[in-house]
Amino acid sequence: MLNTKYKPGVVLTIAGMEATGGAGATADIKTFQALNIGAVAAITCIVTMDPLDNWLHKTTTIPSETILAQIQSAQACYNFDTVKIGMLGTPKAIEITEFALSKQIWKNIVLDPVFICKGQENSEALQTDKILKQLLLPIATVVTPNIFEAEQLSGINKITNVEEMIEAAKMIHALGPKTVIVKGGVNILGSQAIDVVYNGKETHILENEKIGNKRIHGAGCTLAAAITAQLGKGFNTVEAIRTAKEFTHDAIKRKVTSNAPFETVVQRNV
Ligand code: PXL
Repeated sequence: MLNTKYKPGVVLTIAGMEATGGAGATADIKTFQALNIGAVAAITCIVTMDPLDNWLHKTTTIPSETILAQIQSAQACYNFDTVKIGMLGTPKAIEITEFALSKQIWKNIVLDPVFICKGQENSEALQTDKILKQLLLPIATVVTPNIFEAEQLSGINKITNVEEMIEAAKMIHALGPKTVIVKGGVNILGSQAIDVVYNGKETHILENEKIGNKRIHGAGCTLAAAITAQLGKGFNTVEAIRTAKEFTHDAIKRKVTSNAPFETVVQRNV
């Protein structure tokens, strides 16, 4: 049956294409589809893995004019008010994304601060981190760092518990984004997967039973995409984050194995 509960909407994701299909733009599109919202993807880079070399990641960049042309094509086609930003790969890709986004007003900009991908040069990763912090963090309405990313963005050396997650969320919030969600995942000890949400006024602690102790491929992308979908449908930020956490918990529960040495989320249609 047609779902007539929500206004039909279309959201945009600006993300990398990950060749095993579990993360990046593919995870975003699956999530948008599962949550009943239309979607367009602008591809910023292509991440491949080498099964003969321990599944090492390799990133192939897309020329920045091609990234810009994709975003502009999508913007010409639809009147977006909601966008998700995933892996951009290079400082140039970040600059062109910020330029393209600045051409219109956005209600929701969800930033998944994926600045380091295995296989990237260290110096380039550092530069990417710096520019992302400078150009995209201040315009984000929601930013979704994991523990490692929260350490990079906040400058806190080691985040090991909820108090430190809250401190990091506050420090990242001071850099401009409206809402910060620091994801504890398997990086914080204990039986619960804990997320800290801070919006400048309230702090929310969200908890769910951990499913195993290994990172599941595509979980981070799925969470940020699910937040984007719910915001695109008009839910408020805390509601969107709560639903997204449940949706991702379910996708982790339904994880699949493959020939790769990691398990991958499976998004369920709602
Ligand atoms: O899960 C982070 C991520 C995001 N985007 C792309 C990726 C990955 C991890 O592999 O390849 C394109």
